[in-house]
This record gives sequence, C-alpha cells and structure tokens, in this order.
Amino acid sequence: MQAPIHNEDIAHIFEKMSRVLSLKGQNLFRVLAYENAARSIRELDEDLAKVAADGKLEEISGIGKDLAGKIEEALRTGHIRECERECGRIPDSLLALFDVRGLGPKTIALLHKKFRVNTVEDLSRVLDSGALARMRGFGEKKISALRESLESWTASQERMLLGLVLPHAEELMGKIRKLRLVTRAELAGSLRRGRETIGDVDLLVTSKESPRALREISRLPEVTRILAVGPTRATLMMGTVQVDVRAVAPESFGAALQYFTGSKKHNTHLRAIARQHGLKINEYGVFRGIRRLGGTEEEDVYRLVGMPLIPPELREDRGEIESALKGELPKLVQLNEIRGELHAHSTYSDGHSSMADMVARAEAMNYEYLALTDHSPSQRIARGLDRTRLHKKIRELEKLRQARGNSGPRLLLGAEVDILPDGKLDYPDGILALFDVVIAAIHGNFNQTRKEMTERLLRAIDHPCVNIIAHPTARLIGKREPIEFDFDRVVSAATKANVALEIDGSPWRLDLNDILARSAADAGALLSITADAHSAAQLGYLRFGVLQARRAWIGAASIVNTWSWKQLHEWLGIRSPRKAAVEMKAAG
Ligand code: DGT
Ligand code: CA
Ligand code: CA
Repeated sequence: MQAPIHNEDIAHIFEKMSRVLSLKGQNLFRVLAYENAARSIRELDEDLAKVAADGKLEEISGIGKDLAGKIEEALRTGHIRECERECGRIPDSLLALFDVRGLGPKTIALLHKKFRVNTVEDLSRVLDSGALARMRGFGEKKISALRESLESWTASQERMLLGLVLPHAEELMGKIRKLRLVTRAELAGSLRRGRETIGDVDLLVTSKESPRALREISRLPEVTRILAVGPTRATLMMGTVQVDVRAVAPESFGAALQYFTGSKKHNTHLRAIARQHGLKINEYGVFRGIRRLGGTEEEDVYRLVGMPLIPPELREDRGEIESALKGELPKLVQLNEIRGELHAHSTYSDGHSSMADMVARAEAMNYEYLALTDHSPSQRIARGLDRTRLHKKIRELEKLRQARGNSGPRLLLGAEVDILPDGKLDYPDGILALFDVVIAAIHGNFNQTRKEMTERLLRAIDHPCVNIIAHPTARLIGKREPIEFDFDRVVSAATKANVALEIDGSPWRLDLNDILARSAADAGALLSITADAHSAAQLGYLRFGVLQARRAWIGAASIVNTWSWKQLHEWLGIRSPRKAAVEMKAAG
C-alpha cells in the first residue's frame, strides 16, 4: 500500500515545480501558478483527499482543472509524473537556495552554471573565494548583502536551545510591554510550548497604532537587525535569533495567541473538532458562518468547542485534545511547587560558585533543601573529589550548617557518582554510605552495546546507596545522541528500587526528554527535576526541567523534589537499613 499523501507533500511538489520552472527561465505565469497553488494548499484547513472526494478541488483558490488533475494523480499514486519529469535530477539542495534572501532564479541559475553551486555550502565557498567579484553584476554591495543573507539563513536553519533563548525573549517582552503604544504582548510558538529547541521566537502584540508600535519595537536595543517591518508584522534579529512580531486586533488577540502558539498539528486537530460543531477557528476568532462568537481571550477558543484551556506545553497533538474533551486534563507540576534542588555543583568540583554562594542563592529561591553533589574522582576534568578533598568539603559543609543554624535550606551532602563501564560506582561503599544523596550518572564509554548499557544502569540502580539516576540518556542536544539501553527495563527496575530518574534542566541536556519522562511517569517511576547547576545563577535552569515535565504530562506527586523535607527525608532514608548494612560491611 502506498503511504498516505498529505497536503504538505503536494504543496511541496508544487513549490518545487515553481522553482524548477523559474530556474529554467520558463513562462512566469506557469511559475506563479504553481507558487500560488502551493500557498493555497498550505493555507487550506481541510484534507485535500476529502476535498477531492467531494469534487471540490477547483473551488480552492489558484487551483484550476489542470492542477486539480495533478492533485488527484498525487492522491491516487503518490506521484505527479509531469512534475517528476520536469524536476528531473535537480537536487533539492540547489532549490533550497531560493530560501536565502536576495537570491532569485537568475542568480541561482548563474551560480549553478558558472560555479557549480549546488548547495548553500557551495555558495558560501564561492563567496569566500572572491571569485564572484570578477563577475559582471556582482558589486561589492551585492556580495556583502549576499553574505549577510547567508548568515541569517544559516542562523534560521539551526534550532536554538530553549534555555538559551527563553530568558532573552522574556527580557525583550518585558521591554515591549513597557512601550506606551503596546496594550498586550505575549510569547507564542514553540517557545511558549517549552519545546527543547526553538526555530524562531514568535511574539504577539496589540496596539491602537500597530505600524508605529512595530517600528518602536524594531528600535529597541535588544534588536540587532531589522529584516522587515510592515504595518502588521516585523521580522527582527536578536543576535542569532529571529523574532517574528505580529500585531493583531484586540478582539482577535486570544484567537491569534492560540493560532500562533501551535503546534500546527494541535491546531489542525482542534479545527477538525470545531468543524464537527459547525464552527470555524482561525487566527481572527471563532465563527459560526459569518458570526463571530469569540476570540478576545485564548479560553474562548477552547470553551467554544467544549474544552477547558489546554496548557501550551501539552499542545503537540499527543492526546491532549481527547483528554480535554473528556475533562481529564492532567494537573501539571508548577515551578512554585518545587521545594529544593538535588543536583548542584560547587567549586569543590567543576562548579563556579562556592558552597556558601550556592546556599545563599538557594535561600533566596526559598528552597527547603539543597544537595551539593560534586563529582566523583574518575571525573578528572571536572575535578572529581578524592578522599582528602571530600573530607575537606564535609568539614566546610558542617561549618556552613552550624553557622546558619535553622535558617535557610537544609544542606545535604551529595555526590554525582560516575557509573563505571561495568556498572560499579566510582566510590567504595564505605564512602557512598556517607552521603545524604547519591546521584549516579554515566559520563563516559557511551558506545557500549545496548545490552552492556542496560546492565550497567541496572547494576547502578541495584546499589542500595543510589537515590537518583542523573540525566539517564546522557544526550547533549544536537551534539551527542542518547545512549541506547532497554528503557522499559531500566524504568521498571528504578520504580521497584524506589530510585528516581532525573529530568535535568540544563539547556544542553533536558534529559529525560518530554517523551521519555512521560513514559517513565506512566510506568510509575519517581522523578526529580534538577538544574544540574554549575553556578549559583544556574540554579535557575530548573525551570526548563519543569517545562519538560509539564510537556510530559507530569504532576507534582511523582516528583521527589516537590515533596516536603519530611517526605523527602523518609524517601532518602527508605534504604537506610541496607545503607547501614553497607556501612558496617565497609567498616569491616
Ligand atoms: P519553531 O519556530 O520551528 O520552533 O516552531 P513553531 O511551532 O514556533 O512554528 P512557527 O514559528 O513556524 O509558527 C508558530 C506557530 O504558528 C505554529 O506553531 C503554528 C502556527 N502556524 C504557523 N504557520 C502555520 C500554518 O501554515 N498552518 C497552521 N495551521 N498553523 C501555522
Ligand atoms: Ca517559532
Ligand atoms: Ca515563526
């Protein structure tokens, strides 16, 4: 059977066709016909298959008899023969050059012919070689504009880390909200949903004078470059981050916020539900026929289709719409339910803040407890603690405790202990038994087989002193793939052993990610949300972990550091009889 073909697949073929025809210098009308058709299809709410079944393809704007025939062919066979013939062996990477601002078909064709440019990398190479300067029509100005476009294209291709973008976007938002002309402003898009990486920042505003407000926004000092400013939209750069600002009418603010928060899949599903109610949802509001029923507030959109507001973090079409319809949305953990930090480093290992500074910040955050979990000795680069330095740390921690008396967070002696390749821990049992909290983690030998890796983790979980498995997949977003192991087995072992799995909030990790965390929580596992802070300021990373936990549908109950000190203490002590046994054995 042929895989189902979606609207976007067909839009993509048409877009490709328009680009290929324009490269070949073909009739502009044909080029535009394909371009328009691609756009109409992308704006379409309904499935093309359904429109075709209803015999209504030609009612779509820009679709005539010829294109309707091609759509039907694609739906039937998965291909459009004429388009495949026309596009032949022209590589997609060449057509991608159309997305670089300032590059039109003529220039692309020329670059391809004279310089064998087939990819963006080729273009970059040609620009660097200086060869273009010798070409007619390539003045210094054009070349430098091209270089700039290429840079912003590259930036726009790279997804950025949530934790690195969100604080800047919030700062910009704060400035925007202070502008006299701006009445409302909110973040939308993937950033509002808390996705681990961000393509661009989407921002919505309302104003009585949108064009002026957008110009003022463009002039804020955070904005490093203006790509375009129009009456209702501005495209700006904030460093390497692209920011899309849209101005909408006050009565459409809620509908627009809903629309531009996405995800696309969530919105498509929601609109299908609305259609069953005879309603139409778009970025302007909710309509029955031409009558507007609401859209000033985001709640309106959901209420009118019979649902409570769905938290943005859930809007990925992973069952949230069905749950909302049944009134069964989960109660998600909130940042203010976090009572303490269980993964933080100090200058004793690779942290940049002293223990005293870490404690002061934790106190300012109103934490009830803070575990200082410096590395174990095999982390040489991270200055893991050997026996001597560990004793020094213990003495200093004791002094800090005494000096502070009962004020501020309880200080827990912790360690982030390496899980060695064979699953043994990087401290002898006698030392492990000294710690209030042991988090065990994989920091090397990432290339073991799935079986070895599973055994390695299971062995660590089985150790009576281990409380938490830190960043269980050891991935670094965009840099290191997650390690491979039998996730279900590890989760089930951790659950049985009362060992928590971590959601590490560090922007580079977010590990467990949303999907794995959800599956772990579903299986009944305990979780911890941590900052993995390497400085006092980084204690703030914890919030990114909370966002992932929310995206994982998780409530406070299964997260150990939402627990009171009493409950946490009991949990850490659950294994104390066995811990005591280990201590005794080690003592000999
Ligand atoms: P990103 O920027 O790649 O991290 O992801 P988003 O989700 O922020 O996507 P973006 O910036 O392209 O668009 C923001 C939201 O606007 C998106 O989540 C849903 C909505 N949206 C944008 N374009 C379309 C569209 O063609 N159809 C529909 N239904 N929604 C769209
Ligand atoms: Ca976006
Ligand atoms: Ca966008």
